Amino acid sequence: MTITITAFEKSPDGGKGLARDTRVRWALEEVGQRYEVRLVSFRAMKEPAHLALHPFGQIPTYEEGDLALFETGSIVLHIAERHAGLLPRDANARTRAITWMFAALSTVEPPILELGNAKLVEGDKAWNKERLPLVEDRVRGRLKQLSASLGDADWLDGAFSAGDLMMASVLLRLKSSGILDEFPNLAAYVARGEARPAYKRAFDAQLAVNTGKPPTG
Ligand SMILES: N[C@@H](CCC(=O)N[C@@H](CS)C(=O)NCC(=O)O)C(=O)O
Repeated sequence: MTITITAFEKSPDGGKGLARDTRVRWALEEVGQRYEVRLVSFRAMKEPAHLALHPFGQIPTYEEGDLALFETGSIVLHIAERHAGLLPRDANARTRAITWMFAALSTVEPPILELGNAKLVEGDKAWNKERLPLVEDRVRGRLKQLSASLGDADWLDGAFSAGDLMMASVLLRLKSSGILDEFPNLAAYVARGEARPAYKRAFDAQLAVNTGKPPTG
């Protein structure tokens, strides 16, 4: 059955892989599933046809037969449950990997998004100079805890899983801030994710959309 996802026609990051279709592409590449991409403009995302797929008018969406999904957590979990490669077979290990997906999305991602807003959306506000260090420290607080939990392991719980895919995707947003480098084990963790052939294929595919050049790999 054909899988179709949506992605930005022109991503605000110019193809740095930070738009969330990249994590869905990555999951599909990890499990070896082909997919098609429907590109949408910012205007089209707020029109009825797209809102019927995504109530919040965002990307990515995922369509497969009569199944339509939104929210990357749900999409990646669906992919991981249907295809081997992203979740352990052992029931407890599987649940722990899913727990890391939730942790990435509901505990680690919010302060990182807040930092993005503080810099990009609120950068010109008079109070921003006072607020920004507080927001940065909230990110540091989470990273400190995550760093302690990862320790010197390669992945969060044994073998690479959908939990790592989601966590690395979330942390990637911090690369340009310099904060990630304050935690060398987390910087190395993200680099391990980026070095995976499936990630590279996903990254190249989204970059090609934004540069208009076909992927090289
Ligand atoms: N929680 C959602 C967030 C989706 C989201 O924020 N998508 C962004 C692109 S990465 C978007 O569509 N932004 C445009 C907008 O909100 O209008 C998910 O994980 O799928």
